[in-house]
Amino acid sequence: MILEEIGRPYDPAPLDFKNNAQYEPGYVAINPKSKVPALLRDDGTLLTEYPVIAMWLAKTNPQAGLVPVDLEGETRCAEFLDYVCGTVHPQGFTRQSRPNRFALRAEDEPAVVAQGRELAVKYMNVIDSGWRGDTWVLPGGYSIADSALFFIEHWAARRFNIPLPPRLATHFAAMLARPAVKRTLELEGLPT
Ligand SMILES: N[C@@H](CCC(=O)N[C@@H](CS)C(=O)NCC(=O)O)C(=O)O
Repeated sequence: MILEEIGRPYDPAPLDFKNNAQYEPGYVAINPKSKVPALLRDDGTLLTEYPVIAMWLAKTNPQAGLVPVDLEGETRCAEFLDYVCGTVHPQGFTRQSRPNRFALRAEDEPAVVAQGRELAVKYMNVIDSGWRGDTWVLPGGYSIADSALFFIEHWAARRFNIPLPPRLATHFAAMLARPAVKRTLELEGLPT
């Protein structure tokens, strides 16, 4: 989504999670973490971790204006990315998508899923009530914080059937209207 916003050519390399392709030797040789996203840069080096990839793309493409240039704006942007990627995603959503990572016994998995749902709702409400921006997450306008929030909203609304709190619902609709977001969803074979 960020690369689509920037408009730079790139080669997407989808991974088939249903068949655990992230653990295949070919991918592990590229990214030993067996995770996505991972960005193979033009110099052959790999970047992992969403906040880092997003910040690097934004800073190396300043013309796209995807990260605030003032210290306070950049700091708030980093704070938001960290909350989404360090708390909302792993604690709320990974509990729902991969409960076996949290439950010691198979019979405990439904409780883990329920807990993940509860946490996801709580975290999204924290974001909703602490909203600083207007349409976009940050007061300075559209940024990489918005693409991070979008993947959470997308899972909530379209995968786990969790209603979005009001500001997130408005944000999700605004994101869906962006041409770069539409192109990304099409590329992923998802409804736009
Ligand atoms: N901290 C990483 C987390 C990445 C992550 O957990 N990605 C998931 C997909 S949403 C993944 O690759 N899961 C595969 C697995 O855990 O086997 C980030 O923010 O980039």
